[in-house]
Amino acid sequence: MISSSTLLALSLASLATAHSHIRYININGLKYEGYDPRAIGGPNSPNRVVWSHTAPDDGWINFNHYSTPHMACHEDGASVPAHAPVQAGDSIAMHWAGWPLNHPGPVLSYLAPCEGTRDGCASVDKTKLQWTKIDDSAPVLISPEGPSPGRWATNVLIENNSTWQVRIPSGLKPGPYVLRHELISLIFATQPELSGAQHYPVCVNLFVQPPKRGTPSLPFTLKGLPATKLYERNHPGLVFDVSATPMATMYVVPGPTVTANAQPVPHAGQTASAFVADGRPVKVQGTGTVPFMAKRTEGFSA
Ligand SMILES: *[C@@H]1O[C@H](CO)[C@@H](O)[C@H](O)[C@H]1NC(C)=O
Ligand SMILES: CC(=O)N[C@H]1CO[C@H](CO)[C@@H](O)[C@@H]1O
Repeated sequence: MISSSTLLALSLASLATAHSHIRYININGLKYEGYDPRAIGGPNSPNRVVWSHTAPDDGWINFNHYSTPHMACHEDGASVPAHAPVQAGDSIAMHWAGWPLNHPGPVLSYLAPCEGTRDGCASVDKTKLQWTKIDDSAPVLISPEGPSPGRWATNVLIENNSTWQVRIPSGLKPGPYVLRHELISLIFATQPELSGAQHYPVCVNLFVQPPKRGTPSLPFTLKGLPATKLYERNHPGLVFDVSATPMATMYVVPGPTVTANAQPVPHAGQTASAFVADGRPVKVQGTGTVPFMAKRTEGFSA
């Protein structure tokens, strides 16, 4: 006989595995710490470049949040002082703490410049950020056959050690930016009483430097939208029935289209990349940067 406390523990355990967060990001082999809302492995690093949020159990936000400030960087998303230095044209491996096969959907990435501050994205007003889509993981529904149901962009992520490579466009103007990376799970997309489409956005502070010498830089224009204008509740890509058989092979990605010359990494170029060392985050001062040194007394938030 299973006691009710065992059942509760089991259901909490399954909840925990059904959701995720960014464990770390990896830029050319250098690791920058992520943010775990439950701080399971201990306090979150004061050096982290990933914004905090308050979604319990690594959870989602849904259509109830589409017109709220939570859409920018998850529930109560709050910035951090550190930024990861990256060169335009580099790709950033976003390393999730696992992803369940039965949570299929798109992997989306957006960039917003941090303007009008002296500390880059540290004190930026998230409601003023204007997001440009740089990757929509197309083709999102790869094949109607597959394990999850169907084969989706999230299957590619899972097969690559729960990693998605996001390219910073080679023509992006140097400066501070927030990267908004988002998984959408369609598991209950047609059941609004359960959750509807589940959104898992996460924000990362970047300081973009000019591309490496010799990297061709393609003209790139930011075409931003506020986070509250990204999604509409009845978009076909947000009410898609993943359990319909046979599954329609058409999947229309929600949100704005990917901007010209964004250079997303195609599925065939996705890889799991191991890190070799800890990266050194920077702090933005005016138009330049200085090394970020976390004080032991600051930033230790769960
Ligand atoms: C895969 O992920 C684990 C856990 O996050 C990590 O320790 C390992 O280095 C990763 N391997 C590769 C090849 O990225
Ligand atoms: C290193 C690794 O796991 N690579 C895989 C990434 O995903 C693609 C697409 O599913 C696979 O072909 C790779 O083997």
